[in-house]
Amino acid sequence: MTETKRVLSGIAPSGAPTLGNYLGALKFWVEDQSSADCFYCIVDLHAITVDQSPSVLKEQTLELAASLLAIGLDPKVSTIFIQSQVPEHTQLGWLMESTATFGELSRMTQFKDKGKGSNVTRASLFTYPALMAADILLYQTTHVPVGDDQKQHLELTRDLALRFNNKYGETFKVPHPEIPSVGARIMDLQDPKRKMSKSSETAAGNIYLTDEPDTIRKKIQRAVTDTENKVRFDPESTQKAGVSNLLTIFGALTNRHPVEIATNYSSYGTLKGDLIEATIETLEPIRKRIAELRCDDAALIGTLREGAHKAQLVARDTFDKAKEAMGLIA
Ligand code: ATP
Ligand code: LTN
Repeated sequence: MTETKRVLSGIAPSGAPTLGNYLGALKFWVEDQSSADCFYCIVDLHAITVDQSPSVLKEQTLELAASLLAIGLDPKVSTIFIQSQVPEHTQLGWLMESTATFGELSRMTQFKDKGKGSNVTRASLFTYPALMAADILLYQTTHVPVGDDQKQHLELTRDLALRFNNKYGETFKVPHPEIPSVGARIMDLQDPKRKMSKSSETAAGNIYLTDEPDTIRKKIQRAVTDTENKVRFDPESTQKAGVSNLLTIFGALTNRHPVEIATNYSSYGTLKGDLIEATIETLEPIRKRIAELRCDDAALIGTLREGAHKAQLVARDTFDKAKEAMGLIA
């Protein structure tokens, strides 16, 4: 028997969404809408694991909400909501922290990278994978569309779900990651050893969904390549990291394999020119739609509240089940 596909994924309002977010995850969120029951969450509680100015956080949350609608997520089809408006996330988060071990959380590479051993690192940056597990497990999720950097967190989520089910009785579905074969890890245009990331300070290495065509043109023209001037897809080689990243972006935008694209080009100039056109073609309608949606923030907030109500109906059910299973009196 095939089980109903239930999708949940999340994105943090930690900056303006990038082409990396779009090609690694958001594009698949839109695709999944037609075949699954989808829950998409703006994970504001994850954003505050590092310092955020309150007014900037609010602005980024609204901009992200507009971006999610602008790429084609339909609130009549999918449940789109803000994590902090559904308190069961933090409540189940605590039960998950009481299921995960210190050793497991210490092994999470994202914590090691972002925390860098600093003693002002927030405790929530350490425990956040337990909250992420709660985000997913609350909805009896079967599939989680994410970029490659979330693989380890998904493995932890699966381990925690299995451990909980074995110890306390069948409570959670065990979810599967959905990681794209092309575009799962888009790199920074200026430093192709680093992943493109919306919280990065160097805007020149990121393409944002709201970049104007001229900005996109400049950023791609200035993207780091190498002096060999041979269009070859070899992401493992340090020398070819820049051009391989451009081929990956092109492949993910046009649903082709980067190796196949490489065979059509003999110079970086023509490759960059065509990539600029393909990027603008995808992003320009999105940019315009974001600007339109931002003319009515009250409507956006209303849509998200409705989403939170719908989400809570499902989340409450799972949370009560988990509480009961652990021996907490409901
Ligand atoms: P931050 O800089 O705050 O860590 P981020 O840009 O890494 O943000 P997230 O909100 O953490 O983005 O992730 C949202 C989704 O986008 C996740 O599924 C993540 O795997 C995916 N993603 C993020 N960056 C990339 C990238 N460079 N390439 C492909 N997918 C990405
Ligand atoms: N941890 C993810 C964002 C995130 C998420 C989730 C993704 C939070 N909760 C649930 C998928 C499912 C990140 O930092 N990229």
